[in-house]
Amino acid sequence: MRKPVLFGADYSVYVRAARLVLHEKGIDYDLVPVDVFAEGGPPKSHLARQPFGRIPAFEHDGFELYEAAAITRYIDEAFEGPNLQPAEPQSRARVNQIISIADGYIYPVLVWGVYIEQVSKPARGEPSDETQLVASLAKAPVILKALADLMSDGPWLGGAALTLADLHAAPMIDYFAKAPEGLPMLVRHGNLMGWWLRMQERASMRQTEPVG
Ligand SMILES: N[C@@H](CCC(=O)N[C@@H](CS)C(=O)NCC(=O)O)C(=O)O
Repeated sequence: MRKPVLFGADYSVYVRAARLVLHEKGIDYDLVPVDVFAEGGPPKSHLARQPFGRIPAFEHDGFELYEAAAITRYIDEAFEGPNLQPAEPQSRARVNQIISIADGYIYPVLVWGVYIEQVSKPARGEPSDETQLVASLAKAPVILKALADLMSDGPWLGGAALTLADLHAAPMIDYFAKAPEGLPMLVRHGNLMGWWLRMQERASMRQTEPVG
């Protein structure tokens, strides 16, 4: 079997989620860099793999796949290593619910609305959209409370074991926690903050830390 290949960049939260799964399962893989923000748009070779011009894309033994949640579930199911999805239907539904919350709310609000506006744009010398930032900061407590309520006693977001829910949410929370208002909001939820400290201790998180 050939090594699986992930196409993308280390700064991407979705690429990192897929990498976290590969690292947690102990799978050797290649990360092939793709610049989706290149002048003139994503390379044609990438659009052939991912028609929406997003990252990641994935290839394994000639099988091509895009969309991070499909990729992470495939990796979990097709490879040896610890199972990252519970078998029991209700626990599995919770994991899928949290992945959906990550896509639908954490990514647009906590990453784009807070981190990009408050940290990334100023670092690039670009003006922040204050209206967007204020609106996102107002929405953030609802998202964090929902996560805290769902994880309950944890210690992981989906319950007793580390799952895909943790690996999807962690790269996004990593950016949010770097925003001045991010960490103080997380600290208000003891269980979520405990989870975040546990996540940061994992080797997979250190091994996939964005370099650029
Ligand atoms: N639904 C896609 C989302 C992937 C996504 O939005 N990736 C971002 C990087 S984190 C991207 O490629 N952005 C490029 C763009 O928006 O043009 C997935 O799950 O793979």
